[in-house]
Amino acid sequence: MRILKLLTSFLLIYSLNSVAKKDESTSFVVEMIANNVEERSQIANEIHIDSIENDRIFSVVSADEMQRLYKMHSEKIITTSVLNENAVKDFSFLAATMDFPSRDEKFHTYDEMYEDLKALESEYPDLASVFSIGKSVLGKDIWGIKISGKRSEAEELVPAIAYLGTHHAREHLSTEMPIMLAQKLLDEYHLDGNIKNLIDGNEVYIIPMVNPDGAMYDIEGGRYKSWRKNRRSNANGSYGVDLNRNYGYGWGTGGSSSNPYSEVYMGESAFSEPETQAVKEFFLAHENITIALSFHTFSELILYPWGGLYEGVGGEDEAIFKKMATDMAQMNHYDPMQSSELYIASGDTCDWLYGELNVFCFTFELSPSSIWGGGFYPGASVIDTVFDDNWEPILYLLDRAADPRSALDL
Ligand code: 0X9
Ligand code: ZN
Repeated sequence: MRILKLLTSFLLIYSLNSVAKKDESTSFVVEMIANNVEERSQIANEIHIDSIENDRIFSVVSADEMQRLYKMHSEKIITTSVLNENAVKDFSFLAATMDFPSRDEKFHTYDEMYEDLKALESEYPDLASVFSIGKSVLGKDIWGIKISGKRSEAEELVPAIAYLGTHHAREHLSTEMPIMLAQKLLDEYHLDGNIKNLIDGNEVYIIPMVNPDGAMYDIEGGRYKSWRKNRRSNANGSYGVDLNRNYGYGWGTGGSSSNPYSEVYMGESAFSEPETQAVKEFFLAHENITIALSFHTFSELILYPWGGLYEGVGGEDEAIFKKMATDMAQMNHYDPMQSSELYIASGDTCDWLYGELNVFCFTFELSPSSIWGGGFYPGASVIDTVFDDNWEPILYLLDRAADPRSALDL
């Protein structure tokens, strides 16, 4: 097996080099299921197999080959990614690492996120505590950090807000925002009277990585795979459920798929996934949460319910959603809109949170604004700016947790 690996690594390097030398046009890395030699041979009728790992094969293919593969064997394709110039030069992905490519090492892995949250808890024991809302489908704890000023047990329920990151595996910037938010709220507590008041008056729940299995799978081997879903092993041999199609409000009523191979697979039933189940249980156990913000990437949008219906939520609540979204848009210069204006998608986080629990829930699609800015992989250099752009809207929401209706006052 080892020899095979060495051999296939050599073949992969060799073939990547030859692609780099001879081919100016776009190439792709494709990962496919091939359970045995017969299945590999079938694929080998179409393309050259560069590497074999258990029940998977990897190949560098041209655009034409890719098109043919999709026609002949689409059900076997697990992931595809564009092989850009950098990827050709950087062979670090051959190592079995569980880390970001070195140019992006500022992004947090699952372990680094947990270490940082624990470090904040140790540094600010009176203000911060780390908790788990439950486990992912592969058994990883879904960590969160609670930030709140000290109050006596007897004191009434205080208002609360929740910030969620990384429902979608490849949207790594959406893990960074919640981590930086926790850090900054705690650092500023003793420096900024306004932050102190907000933390003393509210409970802040921050859950940076709702989909830890997917996020870590996306970087496994030191290369990005453009993975979106969780890592559920589906009955038909495919992987993953789209967690943002798995929530239970209007589940399966449009803009999601019952095909397990689909990127927007809704799952076997509403809340079939332990990740969405954990989020659900968490919110049910924290009735004081009035506002939520779910970070996604990308497009620079501020989205609010409904996502599964073209009509608005109606009444005063609709006016509140619109006012909050337009207020925040003036701060981060994102486009505010109802989710379904983007496209109908049922089973998303915010439709459930608002529809079931009346939580004023927003989805931020963070930077960049388009694929040309790097899409899901804009690079570590944007992290600080994106956070700075969103700090004001983050505080705006926190400031309204006590009374979301106050947004209409001004
Ligand atoms: O499609 C999604 O889940 C979100 N976009 S993403 O590119 N991050 O995948 C948008 C969800 C917004 N909700 C609806 N349109 N229903
Ligand atoms: Zn997303």
